[in-house]
Amino acid sequence: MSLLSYEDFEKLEVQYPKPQINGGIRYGTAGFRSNSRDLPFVMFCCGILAALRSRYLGGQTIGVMITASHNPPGDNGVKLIDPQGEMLEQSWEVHATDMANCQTAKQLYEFVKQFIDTYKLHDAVANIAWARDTRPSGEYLARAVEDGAHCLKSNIRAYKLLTTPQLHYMVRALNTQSTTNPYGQPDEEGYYRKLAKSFGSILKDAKISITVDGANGVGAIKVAELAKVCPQLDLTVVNYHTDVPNALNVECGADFVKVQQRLPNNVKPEPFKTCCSFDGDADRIVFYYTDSESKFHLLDGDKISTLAAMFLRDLVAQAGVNATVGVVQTAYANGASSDYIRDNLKLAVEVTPTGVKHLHHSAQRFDIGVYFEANGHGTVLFSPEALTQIFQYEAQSPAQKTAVDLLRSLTELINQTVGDAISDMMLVLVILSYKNWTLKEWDSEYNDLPNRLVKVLVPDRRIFETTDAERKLIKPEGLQARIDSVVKKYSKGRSFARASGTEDAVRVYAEAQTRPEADELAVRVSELVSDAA
Ligand code: G16
Repeated sequence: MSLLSYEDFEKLEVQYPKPQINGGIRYGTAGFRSNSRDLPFVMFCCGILAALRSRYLGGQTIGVMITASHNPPGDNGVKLIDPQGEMLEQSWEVHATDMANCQTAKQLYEFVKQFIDTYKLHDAVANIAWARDTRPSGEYLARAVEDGAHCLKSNIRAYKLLTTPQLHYMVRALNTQSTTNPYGQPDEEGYYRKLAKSFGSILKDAKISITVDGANGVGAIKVAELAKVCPQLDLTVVNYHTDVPNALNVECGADFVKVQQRLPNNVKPEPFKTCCSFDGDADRIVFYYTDSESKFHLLDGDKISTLAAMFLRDLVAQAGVNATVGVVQTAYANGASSDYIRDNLKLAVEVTPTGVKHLHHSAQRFDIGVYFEANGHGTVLFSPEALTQIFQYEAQSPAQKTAVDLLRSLTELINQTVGDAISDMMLVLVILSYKNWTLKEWDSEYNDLPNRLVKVLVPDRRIFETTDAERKLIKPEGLQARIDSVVKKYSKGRSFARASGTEDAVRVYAEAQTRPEADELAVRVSELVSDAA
């Protein structure tokens, strides 16, 4: 028997109650997110779905990450990970939503049974790997995932506490371990060794100091583990209190720093000190420093993206490798960064809707695709063709050899599955060290337009529908025209509103020539959104 009986399903349904959410729950920007009380049944369904997906893909391991990332401590969520470590294929998101909104155990049982019959998955094997962040609700929700996966008699690998990108790494490593191109050893030690080895081969005897704000989350624990095997890193970790559940992401972390545009708790303004913040599951990173007047300077995902794109463009040219570098951004990218990439770096820029799943796929179309959301979520992807070139290339001069060796090490250092705060931190430190730059010099490459991000709470965010990579609203009717007429009044003004896929809110972004103008524009568009809601 490859599926538990209907009676077993019924018992488990009592154990894992359904969410009481008006209008149901949807697999959004990064999976399901909600207050943890709403999630036991959803997690149970995700365990089943991961098992179905694994069976459908011939037993390849599917990842289940239990996290609500930057959201408040009382929330939780779940993201499913496909075999190469990428986000769940979009066409399966609808199955996730359908299952999580089943009204009865019978309905869910029939759904699963029919799925198995349709795709003839009766005798297939399922392999699941799960991990969670530090949220206390994670332990119980993980049991729901396991019980769901057990309904389809799955093999389960419980990694327990990991960052989100670490689980993405594990999934790819597990699925490639007996191929000719293994991604890495599928355990934590393998992950740290892979990063430390390439970082060490690049930086040799250098010692680089950095202060990391761990958001009181799992990233604080894991980056400290990495430092133990990475002598080039002189690490100071602050906000590492994972034993205080309510401290997660509070007054600290990448989202806080990006939105508030100020230092997190426990980072003192020391002029020109190199600092960065991770988010709650360490898939985002932003950098910052204060100057001699204690003024705060943020280097967000756009700055990371431009730094990486410039460095790789130059490195590819020095190596003599024939590969094009392209950049992918979202509507949140600062207008000055997009101009800089096009006009100064002379590289192509693509814009996609929010969500790394969208950026990742776009970046795969370039030989070397650099993608970052302004919030600090992103990575650099090397296409299989680019990798072949880089590894088969025979350098014609010592300078070319140095460049090719560095490129090779970078393909190992940069997480190829998803944005990874730890790996991104190391990438930035390598680039700064090569260029002999501090954060100040990096920052001076171009000036961000002053900008403001506002969260507007509305009764029903689903009435806000967008088009044009989320830059224009098509619903509620007439609202976009009202926003346009306000934006016109501001020099270099740009603003848009979109419903969040991870929080119950509408996000408003505004930028303009000066700080007061950007702030005022954000307030005026937020008012229009509130009125329309
Ligand atoms: C997730 C997604 C990101 C997205 C962010 C905010 O990040 O992975 O791509 O930018 O949510 O999305 P939204 O504006 O739709 O709420 P994380 O770090 O929370 O997993």
